[in-house]
Amino acid sequence: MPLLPILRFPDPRLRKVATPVAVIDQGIRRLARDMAETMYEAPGIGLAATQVDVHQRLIVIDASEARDQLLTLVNPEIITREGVQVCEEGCLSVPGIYDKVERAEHVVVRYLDLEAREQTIEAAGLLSVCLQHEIDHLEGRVFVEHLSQLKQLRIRNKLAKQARITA
Ligand code: K2U
Ligand code: ZN
Repeated sequence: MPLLPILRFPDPRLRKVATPVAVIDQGIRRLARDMAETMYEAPGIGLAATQVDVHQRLIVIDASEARDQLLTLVNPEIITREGVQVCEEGCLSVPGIYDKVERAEHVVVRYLDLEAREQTIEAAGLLSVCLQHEIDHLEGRVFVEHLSQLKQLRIRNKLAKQARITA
């Protein structure tokens, strides 16, 4: 199964809003499998289809210590948000950049699994952050957009300088 190329901020394709998955077919199942392999290889604890330039509402997550509890969520939607937490975040689309982001402490997410069964998951802590981070991607939002304009400008300049050096 191929590892999928991950879009890098500020690629404008990361700002596209993903469309709902209409039919959960073999193509979606294959994409989910390839996304999971890409996520484990990166390594990361989550990956949204937007990041691999597929603009459908599909995310994969594995926030377990043993890296053996893969979650695949089709058409995920946050139905409950409670509390506040601040967590240091990174992103596979913004390599080398980490900063604190304020998010809900506890979320309930409704989604379809790969057998098209409706599921709900309650989460707090890191899993809650990851769910919010990945669903942000499906809305065309990258975590740096939660930071100040000055920090975003500095990040863009740093990434542009890195791109010139590695070109
Ligand atoms: O969407 C992504 O780029 C995957 C992120 C998800 C994530 C970011 C911040 C906090 C939780 C999840 C990557 O997994 S970033 C790498 C990473 C790895 C372990 C813990 C936190 C971040
Ligand atoms: Zn990300």
